[in-house]
Amino acid sequence: MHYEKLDSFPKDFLWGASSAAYQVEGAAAEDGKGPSIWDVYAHEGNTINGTTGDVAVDHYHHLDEDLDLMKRMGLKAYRFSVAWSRVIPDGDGQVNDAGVDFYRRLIEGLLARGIQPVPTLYHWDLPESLQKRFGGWESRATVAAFEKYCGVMFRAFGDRVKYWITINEQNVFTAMGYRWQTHPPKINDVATMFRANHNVNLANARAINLFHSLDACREGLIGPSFGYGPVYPRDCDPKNVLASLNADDFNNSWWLDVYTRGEYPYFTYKALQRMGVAPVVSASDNELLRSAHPDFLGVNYYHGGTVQENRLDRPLDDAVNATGSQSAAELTAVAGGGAKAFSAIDPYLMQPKEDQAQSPEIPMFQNVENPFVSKTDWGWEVDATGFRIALRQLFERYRLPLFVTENGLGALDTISATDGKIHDGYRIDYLRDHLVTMQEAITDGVDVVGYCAWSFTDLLSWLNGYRKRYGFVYVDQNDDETGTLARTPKDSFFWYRDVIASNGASLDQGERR
Ligand code: BGP
Repeated sequence: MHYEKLDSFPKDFLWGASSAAYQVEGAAAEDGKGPSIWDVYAHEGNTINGTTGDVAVDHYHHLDEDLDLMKRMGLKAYRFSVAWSRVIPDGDGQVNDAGVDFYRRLIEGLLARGIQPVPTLYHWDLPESLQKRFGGWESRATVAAFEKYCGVMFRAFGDRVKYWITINEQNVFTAMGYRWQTHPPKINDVATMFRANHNVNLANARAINLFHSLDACREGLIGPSFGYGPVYPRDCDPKNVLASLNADDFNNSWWLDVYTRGEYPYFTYKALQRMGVAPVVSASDNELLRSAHPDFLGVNYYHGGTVQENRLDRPLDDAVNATGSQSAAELTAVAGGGAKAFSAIDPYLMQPKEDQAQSPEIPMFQNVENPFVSKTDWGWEVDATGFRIALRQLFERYRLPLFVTENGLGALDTISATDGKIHDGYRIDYLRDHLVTMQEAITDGVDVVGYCAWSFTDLLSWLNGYRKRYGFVYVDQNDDETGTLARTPKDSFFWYRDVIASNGASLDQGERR
């Protein structure tokens, strides 16, 4: 559809920005906080230049300053995550009142400034104690612990917080943690990955059911945030089209069908059974998964992917679409992990390892370059039309309201020597293009309730340190962790402020590229 004029954004549209606890808070061992698996993983030298979340951008101690900046920008929503080990230091024991109090100050500070708090309950920083004692998500003890922790948060804030996110990008942290060894617990075992993933599904379902059973949360809404990317076939060769169905099932429906219908996609589950790696789903698991209904879907969109049929005669390196440009590979080199440019939505679970290359069943597709899209400095595809496609596909399939909880551009921002400002016009272009395609999707009929750009301030990138910046607000922090932590709004800050103030009407000005 092409429109002469796009529909306006809904009246109460939630214009927002995002962050995650590990990436911004710092104060990693303060006020009773216990260590998370990311604290331990970073200290074991697994991140670029040894960066850790010990200080991050020190949001913990800059709370009021950051809240005032949000107000100045006119944000309607702020998505942040709660560090589980700040609230329950060992994951399942005593509640740490000082930890709960930090989130109280954050939530009340937001509400006092007219900003809706949008907490994410799990953004990857599992309490280390649960990993040590139970093997983390490999165990159902962690499922029970998650439900308990969610209950603490729901009871404390359910009356004040409307939108809750259960789990962030389950597809990413399970693949990176149990397949690609680039996140804790740094395991490479596909069967374990699917088992751990199944437990996360159960945890998500139990949290949603608990939420819906509590009086305090009567007015609230809850759902997971998924890292979604549409899958394109390389061309109209039916074999490649079939490969794109496989990839879409493996990379998207594998999670989304469970969230929304309570069951794994049929063909993919059968394929995994044949390989002997399918998770065991008991009758009571089935019942639980079917009983939980999210109220909306959180969508994190960066890019999709393009695939062709799995051709075993093709050299593997040639088939893997992960590295991007040379400079990107250098920038993203992971300590001890080679120079693969891991991307959020590119975990592609079933890319073959060398030992499996000859298996006729793994993978059921191969990733290839898409010649029609450009790339960021880190080799991530830039595909604004894919955003409209993503929103359309998700709404068509699942008919749930969508809340965009991440979308943004990672770039090497610099402070201008002439005026001391940060002229990030490239970020403005990126965001404008994506907001316009989102508005097109809304005009198509998709129910989008809000959009939180990634990210509000600059922050610590899990694998890329501080050079890869996403924020509207520049933070003087670097990989040596010696920055002053001073905050400076970038050009994009003022641009987004005007978008919010006009409820998107200002997007009409300025050409879409
Ligand atoms: C998403 C994560 C965010 C953030 C973002 C950008 O997958 O949910 O936490 O990190 O990707 O990723 P990166 O920092 O690797 O560029």
